[in-house]
Amino acid sequence: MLNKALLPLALGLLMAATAASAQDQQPAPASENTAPAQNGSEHRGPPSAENVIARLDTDKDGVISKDEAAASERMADRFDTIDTDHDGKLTAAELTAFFATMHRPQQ
Ligand SMILES: [Ca+2]
Ligand SMILES: [Ca+2]
Repeated sequence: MLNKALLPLALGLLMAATAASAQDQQPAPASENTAPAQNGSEHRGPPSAENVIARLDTDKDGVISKDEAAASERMADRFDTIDTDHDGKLTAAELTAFFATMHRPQQ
């Protein structure tokens, strides 16, 4: 008997909780819009070594270390492929060579 009386209340709380969590998710798409520069530039034309180094070279020594590459999943995945001399750093030359092979026409 008591359960029946509480059921509408419980449903009301459940719906309120669902609505609240739906509202919590709204800021996610909005935050994508607040950072269009980084995501947008990656899709506009081929990436350049200069762009990648400017974006990932946090200690500004002109090369991308493995730690710095970890900030980009794509770079981290390809680090060993790009680092052709295996010195643990990605230079502009290595990145340029890698992008050249990536964007070779496939027709
Ligand atoms: Ca660096
Ligand atoms: Ca290297």
